[in-house]
Amino acid sequence: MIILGLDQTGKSTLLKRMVDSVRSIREDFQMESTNGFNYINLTITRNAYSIWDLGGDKVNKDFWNIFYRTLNIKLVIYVIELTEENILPNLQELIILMNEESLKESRFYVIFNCFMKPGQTFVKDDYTQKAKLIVSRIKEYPIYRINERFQYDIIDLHKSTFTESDVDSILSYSFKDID
Ligand SMILES: Nc1nc2c(ncn2[C@@H]2O[C@H](COP(=O)(O)OP(=O)(O)OP(=O)(O)O)[C@@H](O)[C@H]2O)c(=O)[nH]1
Ligand SMILES: [Mg+2]
Repeated sequence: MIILGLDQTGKSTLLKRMVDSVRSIREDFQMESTNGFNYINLTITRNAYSIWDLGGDKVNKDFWNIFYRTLNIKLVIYVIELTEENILPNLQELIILMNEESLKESRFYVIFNCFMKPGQTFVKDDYTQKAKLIVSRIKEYPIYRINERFQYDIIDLHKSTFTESDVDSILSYSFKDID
């Protein structure tokens, strides 16, 4: 599986949280922008997952297609940062991926990371509203029956602690039956 989304949205933070969940630790940390990729193998409830976390800035983004066209991607975990003023470019990237031929068999799991910059206050309803709006936009694209492959969560990656079962429920989405 592959973690994508524009730069500074929290992809590597998410990866770190996932790894920590298996080790049952929770530590504060500062992430550096990813140049290239991070790769880990994670075994959760006897399922082994290979996870790629790619850098999301302009330069790194040009290399995403090499990864998803070469690897057999079962799940795209897509991170959108909701407090970002303009989330449109990140939404547009997601739509491009959903229309990508080599990802047409992949499932998408969208995570809305929501972290406050100084001076911002967390108003859950506002961000839920924003997330719902994005979801409705994505569902306008019926090409690959996106609604059946689509699920989303709103979390603050720094505040939340992931348990193994949280991570399992995200990762196992790649093979779970969907009604
Ligand atoms: N407070 C807070 N800070 C966060 C959260 N998620 C990410 N950050 C911070 O935001 C910055 C970017 O996070 P990363 O996880 O490196 O983002 P990324 O998407 O991997 O970025 P690129 O590798 O550049 O594409 C880091 O300084 C993180 O510490 C969060 O949930 N809360
Ligand atoms: Mg990163």
